[in-house]
Amino acid sequence: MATGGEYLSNPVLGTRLQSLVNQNPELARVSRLTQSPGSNEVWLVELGQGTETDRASRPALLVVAGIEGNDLAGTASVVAWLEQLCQEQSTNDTIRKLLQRVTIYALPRVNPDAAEAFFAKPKAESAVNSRPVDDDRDGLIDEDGPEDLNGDGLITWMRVNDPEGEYILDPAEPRLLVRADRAKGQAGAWRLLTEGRDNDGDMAWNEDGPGGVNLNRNFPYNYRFFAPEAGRYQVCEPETRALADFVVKHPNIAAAFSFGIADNLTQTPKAEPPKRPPVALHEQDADYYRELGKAWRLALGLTKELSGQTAPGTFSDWMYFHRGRLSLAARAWSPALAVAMAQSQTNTASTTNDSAAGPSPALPSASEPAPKPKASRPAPEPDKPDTASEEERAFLKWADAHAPELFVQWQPIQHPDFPGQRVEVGGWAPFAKTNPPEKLLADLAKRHAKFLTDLASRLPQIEIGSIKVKDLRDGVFDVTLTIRNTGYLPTALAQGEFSQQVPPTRVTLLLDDKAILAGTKRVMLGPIAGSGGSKEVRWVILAPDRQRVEVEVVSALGGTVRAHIELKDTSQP
Ligand SMILES: [Ca+2]
Ligand SMILES: [Ca+2]
Ligand SMILES: [Ca+2]
Ligand SMILES: [Ca+2]
Repeated sequence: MATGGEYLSNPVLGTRLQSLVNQNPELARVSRLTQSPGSNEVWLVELGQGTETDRASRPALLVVAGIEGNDLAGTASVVAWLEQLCQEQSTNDTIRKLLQRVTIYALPRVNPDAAEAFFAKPKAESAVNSRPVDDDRDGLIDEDGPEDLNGDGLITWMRVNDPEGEYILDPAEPRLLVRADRAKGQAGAWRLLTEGRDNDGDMAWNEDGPGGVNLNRNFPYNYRFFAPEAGRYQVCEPETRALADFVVKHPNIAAAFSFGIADNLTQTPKAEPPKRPPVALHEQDADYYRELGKAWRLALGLTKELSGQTAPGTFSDWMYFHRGRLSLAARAWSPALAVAMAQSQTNTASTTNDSAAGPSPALPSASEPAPKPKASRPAPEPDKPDTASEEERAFLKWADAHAPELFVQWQPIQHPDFPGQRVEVGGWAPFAKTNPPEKLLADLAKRHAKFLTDLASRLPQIEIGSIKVKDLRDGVFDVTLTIRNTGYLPTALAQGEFSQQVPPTRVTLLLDDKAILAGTKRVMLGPIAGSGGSKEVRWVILAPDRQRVEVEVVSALGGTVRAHIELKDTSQP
């Protein structure tokens, strides 16, 4: 059995998932959620014991990866995690019980079109699907993509020696470029462009390559119309539409986790009192995000927070702000994470007592500026000051030590678009900043899996706590029922109440209306706190001919339970 140690092309991913199902027919199902504009399958995996009805009424965790598509590490981790759960359920009691109690929905790769670019020749990083889009609005579609000028099979960068350029060589690391600071009297000397030619002669290089829409900018919350790669309107793509429809059809999804650009785990996000429209975490939900962020960093071996970030129109924000579900998100891997993980490991090795102390208290780090969301065809942003050079130098140092292939040494070429000018091709390899070298994948997947299994075990779980019956004589009974949530999460977050997208917990006494003397046949309960929170329901009923009555409790996120109430006085011994 593989251990998540490799990057999977989409056909190989399909085969792996199918064999998982073949080996675990009782537990695992795979289906085709939709097909991408590039004719690649988007797979949906479901894990859980029991019938379809059982699984649909249980608390569910939805795990989404590869929604930007250039992050193949997330897909590898999700597949490894699913395989691990299937393997362990025969040997590990906790896992077996977990899969009888919760349902897991997983989409290991929402954007297969972008992921396929990882396996293409030449290799060019992309985070968009294959929908043809006129990125520069010149009336031509996909007319100027990148070219592999030095024939190394990679689309990297080119730097052009030009007095009109915005950049200078980084004095501390001349392989890197930093923006010239005019205020300090620095004159620009280099232009930084993606590798290729200006095919349409508009003095822009590779401004309109193949594709497309970034699916993680296409969701309704905080959607930006007309933004690059956002699509024509919300959920306009088959992949995003199918995912949104799936979520709406599965109200039992109690929590979601997604790998992608959005990150609310390596740094606890801001929270404030709710507003319409909401702009930050509901203040009453913040503690869950803080605690789960700690668990995430502990699983990854991080001893401090890194800078979190988000982007407009992400799936994870939609799941929280509109759907009202706990929605956790993180990058599967990043340069900052690689550097921090290496540092933590060094620290742990040198001062062994540190590991016993656990992670340091969560403190937002003001010194680390949030990295800018990475565009699929990365291009310098001329108006923004370059704040990332420190982080980039640290990452280059890390790459030199662990994966030198991630940085292509600059090499002068003759460029037909720049006769007589010095042009060099090189710089960061495609996917270098989004995916670790393959040799680090298995360890990373193990850490992700630990967190995901922990998260699945924290879903709300409704149980009948106690039943009290008082015999009032002549067939009249006073019945009090306690409903308890033994899970970690509440049956609805504050945002779930605020967005009104999490139905209340419904308690139904299966008895004729006319037999209910006090109380109502159906009682709606507000959110029940986790970790043993409870609510009481009380009826007075007339049931002279009955030994017992049945009650049903349906909690959208906490499961469904039925119980018999024996009509026998419980206050008597
Ligand atoms: Ca165009
Ligand atoms: Ca090249
Ligand atoms: Ca080109
Ligand atoms: Ca052009």
